[in-house]
Amino acid sequence: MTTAHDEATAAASGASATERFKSDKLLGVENTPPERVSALAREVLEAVHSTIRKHKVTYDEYNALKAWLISVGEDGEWPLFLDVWVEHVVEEVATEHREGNKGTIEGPYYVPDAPEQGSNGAVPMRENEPGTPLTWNGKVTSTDGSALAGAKVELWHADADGFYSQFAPNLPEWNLRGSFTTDAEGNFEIRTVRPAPYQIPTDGACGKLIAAAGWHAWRPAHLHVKVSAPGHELLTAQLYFPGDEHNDDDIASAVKPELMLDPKPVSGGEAIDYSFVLDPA
Ligand code: MBD
Ligand code: FE
Repeated sequence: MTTAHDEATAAASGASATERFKSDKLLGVENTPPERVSALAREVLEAVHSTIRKHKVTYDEYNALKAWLISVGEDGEWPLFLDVWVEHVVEEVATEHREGNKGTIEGPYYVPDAPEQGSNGAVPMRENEPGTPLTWNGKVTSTDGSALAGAKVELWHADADGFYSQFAPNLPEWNLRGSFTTDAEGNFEIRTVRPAPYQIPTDGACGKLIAAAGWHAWRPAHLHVKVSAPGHELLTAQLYFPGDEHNDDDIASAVKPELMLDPKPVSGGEAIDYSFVLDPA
């Protein structure tokens, strides 16, 4: 019998993530002044130059870097590389003014337009979807405390084997991806299953770096969300489970104490309560 695990490859999930990340993203910076482009490019290059001087980087190492950078692209792993090792600082800078909910990185596996489930429902899942059933109750409010009716809560996460639909083979298209809308009081109830910790692909360029550096490839188990409402800033976040051995050494540096869940055992699974506070735009 083949499982998703047997056939999941870095190149396949990387190609999907790269395909998703369309080049229309360049439109957002069309008007960046050349002075800013120059400063950013020059200072990144200066950081590289000083690292080379400090460590007396050799030609063998320089050539290995060149070959490795080429393979990141061939494996489609630029989204993975950037989201694991760079995005957390971009997120920190982008959201430091917020008074509402803490967020964290989006990562490479978001897909827009997941099936609508109303204010109370289950994410699409397989019959007998593996994993502990989770019932999640929450509310979306503005920073002034007012309830946000009609707010959108998009949820996506890995399954109990650590695989994301649309990025690993043999999973239904929208498995464990759903879009919810808060009721008149701003409340929602979502039913899903507990995801497994996630190991980033070890057979591609990012995995090679991790092995060569003696790092590990793990992220703690997490639920991804995007929460949005008219007149408010989009919140992108992830929620984590207490006790996960990688909460303290997430390869993607994306865990924050404010994003920790407090699951309570209930008959047939676990219940979680987590609400969101959005900043006015
Ligand atoms: C993930 O599931 C993820 O959330 C991040 C940030 C990087 C790689 C895989
Ligand atoms: Fe993830």
